[in-house]
This record gives sequence, C-alpha cells and structure tokens, in this order.
Amino acid sequence: PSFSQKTYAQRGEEHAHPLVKALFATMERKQSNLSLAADVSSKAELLALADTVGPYICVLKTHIDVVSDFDADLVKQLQALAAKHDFLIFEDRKFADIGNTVKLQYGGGIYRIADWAHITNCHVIPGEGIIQGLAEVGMPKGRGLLLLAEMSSAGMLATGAYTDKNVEMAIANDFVIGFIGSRRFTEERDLITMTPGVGLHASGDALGQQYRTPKKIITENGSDIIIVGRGIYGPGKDAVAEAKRYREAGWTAYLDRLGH
Ligand code: 6AU
Repeated sequence: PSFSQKTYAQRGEEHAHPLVKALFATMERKQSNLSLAADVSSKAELLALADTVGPYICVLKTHIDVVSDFDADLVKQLQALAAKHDFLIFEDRKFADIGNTVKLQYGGGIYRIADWAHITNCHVIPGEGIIQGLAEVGMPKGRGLLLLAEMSSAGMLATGAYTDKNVEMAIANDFVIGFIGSRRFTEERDLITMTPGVGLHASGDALGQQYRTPKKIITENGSDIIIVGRGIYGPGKDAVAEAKRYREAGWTAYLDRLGH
C-alpha cells in the first residue's frame, strides 16, 4: 500500500530516519498533524503562543529573524517548551545560496539555527551543493531538511520540471526528510510533505497567499502535516480554540484518508 494508506504510527516504526521516527511518534501520541506557523514579532508573543498552543501541535514553525528582541534565552525557552509540550521545532529559513555560504548561515551567525531547530528548509535553485553544505552542518546533529518543491502563493514558479528535480534530489540525499508542497510527491523512503497555505477562514490574503482546506490537502492530496499561521492567531482569534479546531480538522482528514 501507498504511505498515504498507512498510519503515522506504522510509518514511524518503519522509518529509517530517527528524526522522522520521533515526529511520527509525536503525531500519534498527540493525535495531531498540525504545525503552527508562529509569525509574531516579539519574544514574549512567541513564547506565549508556543506555551498555549503547544499542547495541540506536532511542530512549531518559526521565522526567528522576525523576532525584534531575539536573544539566546529565547531559544533556550523554546527548547524547554518543546520538551514540556512534546513538539519539534522547524526554523523556516528557506536557505537559497551556495553550499559554503549556507553552511555559515545555518551553523553560525547570531541565530545558530542548527543548534536548536530539528528541521529547516531550502530552495534548490543553486543546485545540489546547497543540500550538501547544509548536510555537513546538520547531519552530525541529527537534523532534517525539507525542500521547497512547491509554494502556496499565487504565480509561484516552482512547477513542472523544477518540482521534479526537487523530488530527485530529495531521494538522493539522506539529509532530506521531505518537502514543502501541496501533496505527496513520491513513495521513495517515505519522504514527508508539510503543507502551508491551509485555512478554514479565508481564501487568501492581500499579498498572494492562497488557502486550501485540510480535507483537500490531507485526505485528497496525501500530504502529512498542515501548517497554519494566521488562521490560528490572526486578529480577533482565540488561538487555543482555533488550534483545537485545526487539530481536529487535520486529524479527521487523516482518519478519512485511512478510511476509518
Ligand atoms: O497561515 P499563514 O498564511 O499565516 O502562514 C503560512 C506560513 C508562513 C510562510 O512563511 C510559510 O507558511 N510558507 C511556506 C513555508 C512553510 O515554507 C512556504 C510556502 O509556499 N508558503 C507559505 O506560506 O510562515
């Protein structure tokens, strides 16, 4: 059977990558295929969101460079919350430079992303060297990489042969654990898909974002994890109530896919 027909628990047991094993186990324990895109601009807001929504998510996705008062203590506290609430951390850095440069950006600078983010992502526009550069830093630390095989925004250029190249490179590189995109891309070594641009509230925003439903993404397209940001914490929203609603919607869509 296709991986889409198997439970997250079973896929975790069979998976070769320890990080993905841990991710699937977390998803099963928490009955959650929801990742929160915590795009807030202060340390206090980010920590409050991670602590209140933490119980309902499998992955906390950060854009650490939008936090105006970033410091090393923020990372320490995020790690403590990840342990407390049982979630992984995904720094959505979207690396896009030559191998040597991304090595410096991933391992060093003020953010030291590889020291605390279980997962990060990159564009393959520079060619396979970007994966090799990131792998040199992240592999020894047990980290994993997602390739941006597609994007959710209007007019995006990651289509056709470019998307296919992403899939080829993912299969060939053990550091790659999957994709950002809208669907399951391959049956090779159970590469996962995480999908942004998911919303129950709106069809898009003023800057090209496009929203699809969990049912479309999980049940029909065979993706594994939904990434939701403003649908959860947007203006006037009760973040905990919305997180529960998206968790429920994502999990129901998964059970429907299994035919349960
Ligand atoms: O739910 P939203 O629209 O508030 O947030 C979506 C989040 C943002 C984007 O930076 C990110 O998902 N994203 C990505 C990722 C995760 O790589 C790729 C993409 O194609 N579209 C997208 O929105 O934090």
